[in-house]
Parts: sequence; structure tokens; C-alpha cells
Amino acid sequence: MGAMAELLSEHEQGKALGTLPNWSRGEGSLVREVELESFPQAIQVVDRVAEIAERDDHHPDIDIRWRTLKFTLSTHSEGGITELDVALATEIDAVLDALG
Ligand code: H2B
Repeated sequence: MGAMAELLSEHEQGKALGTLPNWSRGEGSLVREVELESFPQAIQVVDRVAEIAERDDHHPDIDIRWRTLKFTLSTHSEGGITELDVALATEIDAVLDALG
């Protein structure tokens, strides 16, 4: 069983996005697209994010196109955005920030 979380209201989503300037709102999801320096570096980011996703049992959809990654976060069991997605977005930002 996954962690419990409730869908965020429109207002709560707006507040969360205020703290996540690199993310935008998709169809019931948080979306960030980022271009890395190379394909291996993009895969390294995916690998680090995979470790976090497994640890937290909350998984992003990831689109890989050469060195561009697109992360789409939603809580599938709830059909939209919850605090789990906000937390994961924050973790993904930390992985990307750590690349320097
Ligand atoms: N990830 C996401 N993004 N949404 C979910 O609802 C979800 C998940 N459910 N990872 C988890 C796994 C669930 O299937 C397990 C059983 O906890």
C-alpha cells in the first residue's frame, strides 16, 4: 500500500508552484523539462531520481529525449497532484542543483 495523500486544492497547487519556480502545471500534474549537458548525464539524473522514487515509493513519469528530460508528477491513485508530488519535485530540484 502506498502512502496516503489527498489531492491539493487549486489554491494549494498555486501555493506549491510558488515554491517551485521551475515547475508548471500539466493536466493534473506537475511538469519540469530540463536539458542536461549530455545523454550520460541525463541518465545519471534518472538513476538518482529512481533511487529517491523507490525509497519514497512515489514514482515520476519520465520522458527521455537525448539529453532532455521531462518529469511529469502526479499521484496515480488519486488522479492528480498531492503533497507527495510537491515533495518529489523538491527532491528532483535538489538532484539537478547538485550537478552544479
Ligand atoms: N507513484 C505515483 N506517482 N503514484 C502512485 O499512485 C503510486 C506511485 N503508487 N508509486 C504506488 C507506487 C503504489 O502502486 C505502491 C503499491 O505503493
